[in-house]
Amino acid sequence: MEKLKIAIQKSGRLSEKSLELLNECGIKLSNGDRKLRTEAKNFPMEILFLRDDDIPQYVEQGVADIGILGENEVWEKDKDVTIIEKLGFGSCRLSLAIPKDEEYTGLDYFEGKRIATSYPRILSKFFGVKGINVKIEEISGSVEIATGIGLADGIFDIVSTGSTLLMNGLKEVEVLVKSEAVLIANKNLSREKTELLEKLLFRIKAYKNGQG
Ligand code: PRT
Ligand code: ZN
Repeated sequence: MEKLKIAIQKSGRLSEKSLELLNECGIKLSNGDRKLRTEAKNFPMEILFLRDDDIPQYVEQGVADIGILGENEVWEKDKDVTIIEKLGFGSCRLSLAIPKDEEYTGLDYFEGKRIATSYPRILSKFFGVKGINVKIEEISGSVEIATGIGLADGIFDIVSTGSTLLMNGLKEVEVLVKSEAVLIANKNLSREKTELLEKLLFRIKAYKNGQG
């Protein structure tokens, strides 16, 4: 019998909730401690623990059949996968922020400015459509310190409570998109795997409805 291979984040903000979701769907894992892969005891499923950045590519290639990750990563990686379902956790927004003492005059403010981000593709698409020229500085972490250390004039990053921005002397001036955790799937699943996915999806929806 075929097994549905699901990729979830190994360690990070979505890890616990992803495991919790599987648990709420009645899927028990073979052992509690986190290896790189494990199997479900009572469902034909194999769980792969990966970095979220790698999940879109693995799902596109079929290394994993499905995956759970932030919608923001799906957009940024722009791989050929299907977004199946929003999962109702990991909510955040992708916003532009500038030093708090700067006067913000609207999007034109950013013309000719340097913006630090881990989401260069989403950002360049956005400003491309607006016809505004910006210089994007791609960095992989600690984006919020970029203005303080003179790397950039503004940042584009994930915000949830906003306290990290505040701590770094920044203010949020534009919300570009909202994001949450989603279930994605490979586009060429076998019939057997598609049936397993439907079974899982049925349980996910039941769980979400139960939560209200
Ligand atoms: O190691 P790996 O590559 O797998 O993990 P990662 O470090 O790339 O991602 P991780 O675990 O930080 O986040 C995983 C996903 O969680 C993101 O892709 C988002 O979809 C989602 N998410 C939800 C968030 C946040 N909320 C969030 N607040 N991701 C990051 N943050 C950051 C934010 O940028 C800020 O620096 O958390 C900090 C605190 O946010 P505030 O606004 O509450 O202060
Ligand atoms: Zn990541």
